[in-house]
Amino acid sequence: MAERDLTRLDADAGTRQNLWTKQFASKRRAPGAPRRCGTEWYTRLVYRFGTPSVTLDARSSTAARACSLSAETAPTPRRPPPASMLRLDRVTLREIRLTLKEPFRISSGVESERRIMLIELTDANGAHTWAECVAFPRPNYTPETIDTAFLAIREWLAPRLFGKPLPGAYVVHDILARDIRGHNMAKAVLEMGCWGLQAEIERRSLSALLGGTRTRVPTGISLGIQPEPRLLVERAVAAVAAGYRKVKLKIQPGQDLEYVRAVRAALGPEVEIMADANAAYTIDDADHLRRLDDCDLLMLEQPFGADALLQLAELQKRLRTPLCLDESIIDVSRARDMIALDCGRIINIKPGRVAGFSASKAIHDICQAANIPVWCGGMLESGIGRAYNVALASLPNFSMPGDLSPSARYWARDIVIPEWTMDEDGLVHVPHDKPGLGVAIDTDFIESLTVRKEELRGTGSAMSVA
Ligand code: OSB
Ligand code: MG
Repeated sequence: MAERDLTRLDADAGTRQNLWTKQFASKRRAPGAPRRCGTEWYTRLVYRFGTPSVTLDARSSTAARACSLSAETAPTPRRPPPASMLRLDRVTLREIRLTLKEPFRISSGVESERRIMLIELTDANGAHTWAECVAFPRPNYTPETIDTAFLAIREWLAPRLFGKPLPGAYVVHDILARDIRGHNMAKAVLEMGCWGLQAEIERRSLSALLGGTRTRVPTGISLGIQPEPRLLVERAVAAVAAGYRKVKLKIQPGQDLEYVRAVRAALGPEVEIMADANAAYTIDDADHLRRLDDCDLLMLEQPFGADALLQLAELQKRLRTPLCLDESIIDVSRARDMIALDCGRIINIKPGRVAGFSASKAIHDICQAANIPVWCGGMLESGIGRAYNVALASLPNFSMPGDLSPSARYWARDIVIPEWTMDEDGLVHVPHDKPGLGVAIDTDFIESLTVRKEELRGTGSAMSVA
């Protein structure tokens, strides 16, 4: 299917965010020069985080800094920022448990029952939405866990947002980033929830609010490590028959070449296949990994640890297969490093891993300028997390199929209505004609799955409800 068929240019809403970032890009601040605010539409925002007061400048946002890398942008007409104001009044955190239809094994562990944190955000005017934190129960993918996310949101992050008039979700990233290191997944659920809330308030789709241009996004499947190649081949064949556009195979030392070769042999040369090691190898395995070149993989994802950028660069020199980085890319700065070092040629963007949508969009933009394709990764999300990922994947440089499997692939019953589906061409439809997340939330079902619930309010004190 022609790429053109998948895209829709939304001349008004869809490009607004891009116009901002282009505006930023054309007004670069010299290193060390004070931040100025000059454009007529720009509002200087002062927030007090106790004493002393801290000035947050929208131009200092991650998106702005990232885009200053790529200054070859055309002058664009100036537009006012959206008039909407967010004022967060209440955040309800909860944990639900959802059993996966089949355990999902990666090199560092297995998930069988997904412990998922969901949050509800309520605005002072009563607007309301849901968001999902993607942290796992154990720190095997990144250092965060669902329990560290509860702590970080309750103690440090949510209190920063309560009761403050925010001109839009785009300011939240920097508010949460200031002097709080890490905890990206905890930051992301709040930040993305604010984008969801803004979309709700403006009665626009989340995709339109982000600047999405696609009405349908191509989908790939991620297949967990299987006890033997035959079982992996069975799943890969079924996935292609179902319409998936890309097949990702989890690998680890001892369960790699043989598995990937078997799948390539079964699927033939045309199907896009990739492998993901989730950081299971070291540079000592370089000669072994080179043998994957014969399998004609679309990419090899995260063979080494998140911080091993120089070793990844060394491997990329020796490999024809492009490397894709997942765990390594925790912010815009790492994406820049990847490009500069040529230690990866594709990025898997997971908004939870990079602290939310502002950073995701900024990474998307610098990759677009550098001709680096991106695609949207998955974290075995429920239908709520999926709504956010589908909206993000509708941005133009998400040019490769994302890990956006439909609900029925993971769950006997999802927590959204309608459930997420994929058509026979492997496309997920972006609900761009519906406001907010584009799906209804099955609150009764969520209530029945809830094992823990906490309500946070502006007073700063957490109230434990269940
Ligand atoms: O590396 O993308 C990964 C699942 C758990 C931990 C890490 C990863 C994954 C996936 C899941 O690949 C993809 C999906 O959500 O379908
Ligand atoms: Mg990965």
